[in-house]
Amino acid sequence: MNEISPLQKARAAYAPKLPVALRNGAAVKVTEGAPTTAVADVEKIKAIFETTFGSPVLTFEAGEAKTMPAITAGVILSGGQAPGGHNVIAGLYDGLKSLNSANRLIGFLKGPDGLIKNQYMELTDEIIDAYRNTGGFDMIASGRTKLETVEHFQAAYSNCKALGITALVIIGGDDSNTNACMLAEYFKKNNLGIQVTGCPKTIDGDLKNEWIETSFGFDTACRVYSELIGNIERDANSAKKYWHFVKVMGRSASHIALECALQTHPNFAIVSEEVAEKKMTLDQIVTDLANIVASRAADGNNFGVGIIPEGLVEFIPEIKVLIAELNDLLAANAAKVEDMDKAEKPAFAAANLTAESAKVFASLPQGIQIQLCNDRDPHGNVQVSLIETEKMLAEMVGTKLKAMKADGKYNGKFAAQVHFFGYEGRCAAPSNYDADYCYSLGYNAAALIGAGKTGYMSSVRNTTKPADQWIAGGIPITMMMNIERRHGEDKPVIRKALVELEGAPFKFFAANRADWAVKTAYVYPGPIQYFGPSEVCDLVTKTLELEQK
Ligand code: FBP
Repeated sequence: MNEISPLQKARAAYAPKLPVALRNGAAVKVTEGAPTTAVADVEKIKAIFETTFGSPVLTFEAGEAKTMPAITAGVILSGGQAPGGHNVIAGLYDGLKSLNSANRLIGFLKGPDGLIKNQYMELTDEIIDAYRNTGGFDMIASGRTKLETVEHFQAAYSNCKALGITALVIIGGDDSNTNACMLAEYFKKNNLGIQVTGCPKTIDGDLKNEWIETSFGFDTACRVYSELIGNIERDANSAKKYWHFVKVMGRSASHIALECALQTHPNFAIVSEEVAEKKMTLDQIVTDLANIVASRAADGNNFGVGIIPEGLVEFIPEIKVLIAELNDLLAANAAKVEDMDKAEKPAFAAANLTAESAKVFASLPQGIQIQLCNDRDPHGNVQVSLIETEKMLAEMVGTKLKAMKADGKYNGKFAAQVHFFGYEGRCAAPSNYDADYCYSLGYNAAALIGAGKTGYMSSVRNTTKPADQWIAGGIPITMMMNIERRHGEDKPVIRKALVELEGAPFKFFAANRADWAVKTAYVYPGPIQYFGPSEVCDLVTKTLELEQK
């Protein structure tokens, strides 16, 4: 066993909070609501999910502790790491043991791949205890393989059958939970006797809706980034000579950027959804930022901090078109492009794009041109985490300021530092919020299994209130679905939650950003606190606080 840190040692003893419904064990009393429907494309979703569609929302109350026949369950971590994953597994384990101490839990290794390839390990008291309240997914590791073909489902079935598994828990984001639902439907329709339950995970915060108030990991990751941003703000305010451009993760939605802005009050923060809504050009974005730099310079403040969401480039309409053209161009000339040197690709692209996109492409710094021509991910998407948007904007703002200086519209100094915070937060030790929420989600998944349910997502709500008031239950995954066009095909998917411009978190930001731009109104959140007064240890995100008000 590796040496563990003093914090890890002390934190192992933390007893996560549970909703009242689960405090007597996972054998709960179930109340069923009315039959449900889907968020859109109801008839199509109904036709695809013949046997699981329409299930009722479930609410749990504490039940009588009772022993059920022993079972073996399996668990998978799917997709990007998010703080608290180990607590979901610990909660699931404890919940299963509360149903029958002979229940067993098998962890499939490296995500869905483990299930398909039959790579697994049995989780024991010793293993679970070593990972309680720790960050990371290293107990069983994660992977991004998608469970979506009938061959995958068949392999999943035969491997589960061989291990005696009758219940599977898939811990993942919107895509993984969509696939959990497909698997649930396959097992139920074919009468294969395996229940499937999903748990909402992703630091990106974009798996949420009326019934799932947040995805786990968002709280901790945002606290880690906000601590770092606060430290940078204090440095900027001390040295008074740099502008810091900080990019934060979030593959698509800007929830992380917005939450960090609400926690730290930077001089600017870009929200991709607003950029798309207002159809802003790259030049407009750059001009807005340069104007903020200039107005601070006019007050003698040649420093500042700004937050940029990782997914921004795909929300700027002209760049979205450019990327789509590049995707087609690179795919159609794959062999030719593969033989080219990295630096040769932009010239090839520029010569073959439409005039409009060629103009946009030419306006980008050379480094970004090269990055946009780089390899796509297995689904043909640009790997946004590899595009240095923060560098691009810093460079372009610098160029704009030079022009403004020449016109007499700016008279300051501009020196930029760039940062990217993503991996720093994904495996952090979970905050109390995530430690509690995750443990509850896992324990609640055991309750869903005990209640004989399939195709449900574990749901714990009302989490801005004390745990006594948390509501535990299950939400049919089909209820969150609609049909979307993916890779040229219509597919059922859980609707992704982007930042709502009419939502309270964005409105609060929009009402304050002009002030934060010119004033130095920084807030320094400091590191996550695990021990001490409740008002510093048991915080909830500003997003959740504002949404629930
Ligand atoms: P999930 O949606 O799977 O939770 O992952 C989110 C994320 O952390 C994004 O913020 C980021 O763009 C992506 O994963 C990076 O993942 P990878 O390192 O696999 O490219």
